Amino acid sequence: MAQTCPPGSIIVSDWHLSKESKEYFNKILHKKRRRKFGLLESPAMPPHLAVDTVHYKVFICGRSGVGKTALAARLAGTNIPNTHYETKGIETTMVYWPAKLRGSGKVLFFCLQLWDCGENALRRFDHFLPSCQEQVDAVLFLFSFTDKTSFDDLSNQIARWTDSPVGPFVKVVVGTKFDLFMHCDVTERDVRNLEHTWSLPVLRLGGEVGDGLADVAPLLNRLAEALWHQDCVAAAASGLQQETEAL
Ligand SMILES: Nc1nc2c(ncn2[C@@H]2O[C@H](COP(=O)(O)OP(=O)(O)OP(=O)(O)O)[C@@H](O)[C@H]2O)c(=O)[nH]1
Ligand SMILES: [Mg+2]
Repeated sequence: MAQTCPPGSIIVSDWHLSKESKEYFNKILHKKRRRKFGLLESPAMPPHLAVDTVHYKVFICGRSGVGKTALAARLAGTNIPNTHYETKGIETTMVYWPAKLRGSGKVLFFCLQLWDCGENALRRFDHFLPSCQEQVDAVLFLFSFTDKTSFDDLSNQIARWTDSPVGPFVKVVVGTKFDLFMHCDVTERDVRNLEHTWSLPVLRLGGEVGDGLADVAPLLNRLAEALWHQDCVAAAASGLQQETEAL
């Protein structure tokens, strides 16, 4: 329910292309590449352009080899590993993304802490999943266009998360390796059926990392929008509850 806002209705989806956005995006770039942010670092804006930052925890979910680590690298604008090295534990990556709210015209920095846990490590160590689930704001469910089993497993993964005792969270499905269309194992009809069954958008990614903005903007804007919408719904619900209690 919280994620059913139409794309572009809350956040200006092509704002990163505008001249006005340059000052903000320059803070996440260095020599035309994305800047890497450590846990305690953040983009520094001049005082006249002070921007609020909103923080979210995002878990990347999917079978081994589907491209979770590659997706985290892509979203942060760093190099994608060419070969598959199984992630042995939990790795976190900070991604900052400025976005403009359509209604108020206000600019916010979305700080997304991406949690990437190797699928085999997740099975092996029972305590990993609870820490990944704790206070999670969004889950990216990944499948690979070249691996039908990863697609077939998605419904189980989504159901498992939906049934687990986690608060409301944004769900986005991401199809990786879309560039390897010659080896594509998942049809457009499969994708449409999934979107229809779960009422969830499926985003497609793949190929080389470009200038770091154009290829990730659709996913980051969509995610930021759904997270912001989820917060607004929660704030409205708690306001309503307080009003009811005061009566
Ligand atoms: N061509 C192409 N290769 C990709 C893409 N995404 C991931 N890969 C490759 O797929 C392989 C596996 O990706 P990883 O990101 O390491 O997989 P993972 O999901 O993190 O796997 P585990 O850590 O074992 O759970 C790597 O060799 C990546 O280079 C993509 O979009 N296109
Ligand atoms: Mg990995």
